Amino acid sequence: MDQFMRRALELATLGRGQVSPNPMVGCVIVYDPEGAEPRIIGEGWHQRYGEAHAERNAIASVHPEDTHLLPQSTAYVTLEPCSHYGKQPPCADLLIEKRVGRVVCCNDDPNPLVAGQGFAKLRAAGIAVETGVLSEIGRELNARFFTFFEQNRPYIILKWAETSDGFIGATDSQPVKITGDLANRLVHRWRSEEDGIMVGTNTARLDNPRLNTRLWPGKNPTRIVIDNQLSLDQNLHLFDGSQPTIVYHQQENKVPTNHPNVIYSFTQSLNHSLENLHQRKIQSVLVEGGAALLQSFIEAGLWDEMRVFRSRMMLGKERLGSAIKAPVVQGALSSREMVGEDELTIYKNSPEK
Ligand code: AOF
Ligand code: ZN
Repeated sequence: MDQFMRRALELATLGRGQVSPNPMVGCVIVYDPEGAEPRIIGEGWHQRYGEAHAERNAIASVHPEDTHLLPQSTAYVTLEPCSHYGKQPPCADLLIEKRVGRVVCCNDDPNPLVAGQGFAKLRAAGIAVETGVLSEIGRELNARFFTFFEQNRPYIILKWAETSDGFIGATDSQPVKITGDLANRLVHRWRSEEDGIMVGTNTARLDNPRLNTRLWPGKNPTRIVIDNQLSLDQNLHLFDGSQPTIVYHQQENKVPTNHPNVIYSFTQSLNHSLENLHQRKIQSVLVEGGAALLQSFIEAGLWDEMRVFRSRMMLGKERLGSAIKAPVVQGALSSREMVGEDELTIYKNSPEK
């Protein structure tokens, strides 16, 4: 059974980068009457946002001479089949219509539009249903999707680069270059993989970042900046209209300058801003600093991953006076590798099991 679910999970990953904010989903249809050697007769995955779901693609891939085998077959799906009309009709209805014998799933769908109703439909039609097979792997695969629906906030990745003496920069002059080219390119790839990228006021002011993906051929994320006092210079790259930008501020009565492609939103706290991002269907955010913003996420326990680069360079004693200390890492060590000359360590905030 695991073997077929593993194959379905593998198929699901083929949708990576194409299906957000939908989950990656794979489906394998196995002809497995009692006493016979099981045989895969169909495979499919959710390929692109708005297009056919995994189950529909898998059913469509079954050879016409094999469709009569469906009542004696099991559909292995990595997510509970949907029960609602979204951009696509319900997969549960399709499986019922095609008289698939049995359905085995990896994860239940947390989307309130589905949430158990897919299974209920199948069971009501007399189809045997089993769920929870390799569920940890499925949750990891769609961590953004599950966090978004279960915690009502985006998946949060804290990212920073620190010098070998433990600093992420200095306030005295130009931005400090800490990491090398390979690491920088990887960060642009990460930006393209998330819906949003966030910085605080000081980083916006001191670094004047573009927060785009110019070093990687991927989509630009929505830029998010916390500017509580609405004090940022309006000539910063963030306000150039080249990509959507959301500015969270705390000035209830101040009318911000109007810029194309810039949304101003009054929020009272970080939590409130995350709620607002959830309403805007931003499923994940890469937080790129600075220290104060990273620290406020850490203190609130509002993070899922820390991605930390450690470079060989030292900031040096002469700049200690204006040096900005790196946050203290937390969580469980997930991976460690070299990216060019820089060491990358990823930590996950996995709750106790
Ligand atoms: C499935 N199989 O392959 C996927 C599912 O707007 P729609 O119609 O594309 O629906 C999107 C929702 O459907 C998504 O939020 C999630 O709950 C479910 N995704 N379900 O049965 C699939 N991608
Ligand atoms: Zn579906």
